Amino acid sequence: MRKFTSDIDEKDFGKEIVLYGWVHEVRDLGGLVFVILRDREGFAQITLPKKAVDREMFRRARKVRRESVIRVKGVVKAEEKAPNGFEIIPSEFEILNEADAPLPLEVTEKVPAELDTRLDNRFMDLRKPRIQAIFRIRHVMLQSIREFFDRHGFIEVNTPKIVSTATEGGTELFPITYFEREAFLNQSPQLYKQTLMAAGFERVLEIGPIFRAEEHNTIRHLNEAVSIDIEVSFTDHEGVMSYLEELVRYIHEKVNERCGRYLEWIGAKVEIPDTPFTRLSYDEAVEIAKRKGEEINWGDDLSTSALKFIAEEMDGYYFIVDWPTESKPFYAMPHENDPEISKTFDLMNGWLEIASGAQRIHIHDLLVKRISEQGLNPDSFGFYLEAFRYGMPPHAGWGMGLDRLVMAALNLPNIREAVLFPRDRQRLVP
Ligand code: AMO
Repeated sequence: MRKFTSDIDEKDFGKEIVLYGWVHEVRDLGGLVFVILRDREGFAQITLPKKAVDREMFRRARKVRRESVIRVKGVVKAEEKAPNGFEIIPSEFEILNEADAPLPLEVTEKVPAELDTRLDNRFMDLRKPRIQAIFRIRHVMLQSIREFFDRHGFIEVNTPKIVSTATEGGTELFPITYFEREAFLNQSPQLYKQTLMAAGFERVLEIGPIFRAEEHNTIRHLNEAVSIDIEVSFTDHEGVMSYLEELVRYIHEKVNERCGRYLEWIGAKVEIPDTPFTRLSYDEAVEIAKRKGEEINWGDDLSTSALKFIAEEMDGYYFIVDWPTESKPFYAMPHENDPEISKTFDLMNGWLEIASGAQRIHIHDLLVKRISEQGLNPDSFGFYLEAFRYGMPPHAGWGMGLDRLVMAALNLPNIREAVLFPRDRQRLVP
């Protein structure tokens, strides 16, 4: 296997190796040229003393344009002043593909660029180690999510993203043309993951895209996001909240264990949150917001300004529980002794909502009643409702926005930083 720059250590000193990468910088000192080769894992200094290397090669290296793709073969030498403490004196310096000039975006970050310019030229932006690190960490997060649920006996599933009905009851749907009919891009795997409880799967995990036609342009909303969804039979909201808090802690632990160098590139520190997370009731949350001057009535959703007030008193991750039944989707189970309140929760990080979930209604007739009460037509939920008639176990679940989790864990200023090619109201390309 080929070596990355990060694979090279003292054992390689004096040996000949081959590196592939991009020309990050060329420093021409006349009789001496330094080419800084960058690959996925870091940098290597290629040193070409005019007198010691082939003349043709010296000329080629000195003239090579930044961001060209190169292959270098040479002997590794200890050099304290070079990145990682080594340099390479090349015997071969091959330009595999010369880059055009000028560059649409600086990879060296000597010139700061606006987020929009960066996203327009995302392939260049992603070459920056600091930016690439986000996606290396996101990869480890996904890996640890799968690990965690595999250990707990979950089955990973894939449900359709082209659907015929709204899931969450809202209007934020993207319609598409499906042959002669209208269809939609799915907002959530909600109806399918619940249907799989009727199918006897008991514990399912899905990692997939969700599509929301949100009009607003904020630092936390995307029109295509990735959702981590679980559904579990024979448990309640508390049961799935404990999966959620243990998962969040596990992810933070694994990122710390496996991503040391990427965290360094970003200059981020990931603190492992203590579990269990604080449970703040919706009532208490409203009280805090009111006390701080927010105009809010019981039953209202918590606005961003209310959440910012609440976050002043709540550190890191915490749950807001027991939401008004009316403020949550039709499938949320009301408390038996107080049906105005539901067995629901949101996982928060500061003012940012990371996940939401509930114990679900598993009783067919109550579900039909709640669908109607929310102004929806039970007839459009045919396949879903059928599953509740012939042996649906009690169950609960949640959905967590992966992009939001990455944003929170790494303290990123905008959700778009956590996504390779974000989709928002303005952006459909690249
Ligand atoms: P909800 O609508 O709260 O719940 O979505 C769950 C989580 O998905 C993320 N999310 C988003 N992230 C970025 N941009 C968006 N536009 C966006 N919309 C949602 C958030 C949010 O907390 N079916 C329920 C979940 C369940 O009960 O199992 C649902 O979809 O992090």
